[in-house]
Amino acid sequence: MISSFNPVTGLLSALDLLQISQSGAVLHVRLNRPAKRNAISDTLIQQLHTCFINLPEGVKAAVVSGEGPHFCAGLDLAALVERDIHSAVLHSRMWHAAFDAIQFGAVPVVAVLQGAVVGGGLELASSCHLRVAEDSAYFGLPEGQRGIFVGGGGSARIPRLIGVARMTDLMLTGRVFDADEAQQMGLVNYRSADGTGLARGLALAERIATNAPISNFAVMHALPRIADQAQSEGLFTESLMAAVAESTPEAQLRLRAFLEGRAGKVVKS
Ligand code: 1HE
Repeated sequence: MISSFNPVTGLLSALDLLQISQSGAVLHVRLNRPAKRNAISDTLIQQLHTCFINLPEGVKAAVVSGEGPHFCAGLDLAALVERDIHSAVLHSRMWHAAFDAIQFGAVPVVAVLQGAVVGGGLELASSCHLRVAEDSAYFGLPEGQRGIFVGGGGSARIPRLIGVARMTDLMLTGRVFDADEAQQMGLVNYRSADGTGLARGLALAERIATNAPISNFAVMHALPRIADQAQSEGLFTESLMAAVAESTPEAQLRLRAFLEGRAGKVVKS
């Protein structure tokens, strides 16, 4: 745990497969099942859902990371054996609910990735808004080799990040790719040396937390929907969202601060 982060209290402190801590407006949610390489069991997916629909007061951005050398080994395969068709559909829908709570929740989420980011682990990472990958990170969709299909929203989210053709290749061949290739594909936003990803992710989250909440909301909720709409509907949605954001008191304060020379300029860093 980073020193200025304190463990949360209350409901979220009871989630034993997650280690959740908070520093100011940033929440750090660490998958905490390293003995099983953070494989996602029913309990873990339910705990992620509970966490993201019950964010503590004051949280404006979050980071998801994994304890140990691997971010996440995907679905807990032990739980898959002997599941009937009805419970399989419900199981997949449970994952959808949890990852929707991340993607379409209250705050932007940054994933910090190291080691294996495979199967459902990649689906989890894809439901976050930004991804930081350490050098050790590697990616793959081994579902084909396991005789199954993605069930945690991967078929909807991953092609939106890297395209259907690349997802087809990854699923048909089951090939593993590294952090550099993941960045070239557009899956990874930031690269970081081993051991530095968490600090990078937390710094990004701190910066994101300083944005107006309505702007972050628009990016999380309007942007992906506009991308799914035809251009005419997308432009109309954009106008409505822009008008909502502009008319908030916070926007008025921020605009006035710039005009009166009290806000930062946009300069090269
Ligand atoms: C697991 C899982 C798991 C590890 N389910 N138990 N995901 C996969 O196909 C990936 C499967 N896992 C692996 O390939 C490797 O475990 C790793 C490359 C991730 C890590 O290797 P390593 O050598 O560090 O660890 P390990 O010795 O393989 O695993 C340590 C323990 O974790 C071991 O249990 P133990 O009781 O023998 O100590 C493993 O059995 C256990 N473990 N991964 C269950 N995935 C919504 S649909 C999503 C579909 C998918 O995600 S498919 C992809 C599944």
